[in-house]
This record gives sequence, structure tokens and C-alpha cells, in this order.
Amino acid sequence: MYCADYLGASGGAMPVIRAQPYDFDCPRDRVALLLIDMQRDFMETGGFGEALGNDVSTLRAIVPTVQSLLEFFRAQNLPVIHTLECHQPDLSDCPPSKRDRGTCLFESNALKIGDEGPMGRILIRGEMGNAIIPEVAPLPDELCIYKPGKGAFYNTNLDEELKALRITHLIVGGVTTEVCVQSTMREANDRGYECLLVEDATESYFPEFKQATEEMVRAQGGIVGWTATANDLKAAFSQMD
Ligand code: TIU
Repeated sequence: MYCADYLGASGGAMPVIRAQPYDFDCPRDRVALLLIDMQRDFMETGGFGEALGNDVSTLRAIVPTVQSLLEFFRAQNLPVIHTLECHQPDLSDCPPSKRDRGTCLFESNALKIGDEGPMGRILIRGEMGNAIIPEVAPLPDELCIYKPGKGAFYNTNLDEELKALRITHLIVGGVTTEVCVQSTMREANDRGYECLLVEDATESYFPEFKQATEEMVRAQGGIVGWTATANDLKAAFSQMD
């Protein structure tokens, strides 16, 4: 049973967001903001992103936009869900196919998942480096999904949580666009959720991959979903006030 079948049509207000490939009808009572992996491990030096060989500074540009989206959803009393990519301390949920990859890992001093780094053990739940960056930190009542994979539905209770909240529409931001954000959107799409990717609230270590992902998402009539800017989203909701 898909979420939309299960819930039926929304009877509430319906902001229409100017989006690509066409406008996104967004029922106010069925939408949540889903922020993917805004963690030190990806956004700061000494974490997993850098251990994989990336220049992590490229991700910082979206922080003010993500912050403003977060404030907007909170002010509108709309649900916010954060995800964190992480593993158990004993690595029982980290397959070798994940631990053994990364461009730096051929170097003798390379850090792998579970190794001790400058911000604690790399990509391990509860370590300092695994926390969400303070600028967009969750509030105590906001749902956090701890995920071992790239997609936020794999081995988590996200689907059940969304159904309990009666959510059918997801506004998605976070990092990185072509890895965990895109994987999550594809998983969500398969489960019947309508997804909109906020273009200026997502970033990649590779600008060309970000652009390609946005195009892939909205190609073929929105095969995975829609894309829009944060301002267009806010404008649509503000018009309903
Ligand atoms: N490497 C990379 O671009 N991303 C990840 O490993 N995880 C997420 O995207 N969160």
C-alpha cells in the first residue's frame, strides 16, 4: 500500500510551488522537510567526506539556505526530519563494500569508517564528527533518522514514521546531491512519495554531478520528482497565509 492510497486526498490548503518540470502541488497537511546528512562528517575537515578524498569546503555554500528553510518550516509548524549517515561502533551494519572504498584509501595513512579521526571515529553514531552541523542542528522534538546506507529508507523506520505523520510529499535538501539525496529520493519515489529537491539547499563535492542529478530528477516529466528554489517554495506557502 502506497502512502497516497493509504491516506486519500488531502482536504487542506494546497500551495503550488513554481518548479521544474512543472508546478508542484504541495498539500500543507501532508508535507515534511527532509534534510539529508547535514553532518560534520561530510561538511568539515577530518570527517568521512575528506577521508574519501573530497574538498569538503564546496558544501558550505548551502548552509544559509538550509538554515532559512528550516526556520521557515518551523515557523509554519510543519514537520522537519533530519537524517544522519552513521554506523554502529562494532561496524556490524557496515559492509566491506562500503568500508573498503574511497579515493584516499590506497594511502597508508588513510582513514576508513570506524577509524579514529580528529573529530572522533569516522562515521560512527554518537561521535562528535557524526553530529549535524550546529547551524542546522535538530530541535529536541524533531525526528532524526539514523541510516547505515545512502538511501534514508534502507534499514530504517522512515517509511513507518512518515505514514504515522500522514506525510505524502517531501521537500528534500542536504548532502550530497548525487549520493544520499538522490538515493533517498529514488527510494521515496518507489514508495509513492512526491518529492521536490530544493536546488539551493543541496550540494555535491562535484558541481557537475549536482547539475546532472537535478536534470535526472526532473527529466522525463519528473521521473523521480521536481526541483525548485527555496524562495519559490517559500513564496508559494506565504501566498496561502
Ligand atoms: N560521498 C558522498 O558524496 N556522500 C556520501 O558518502 N554520503 C552522503 O551523501 N550523505
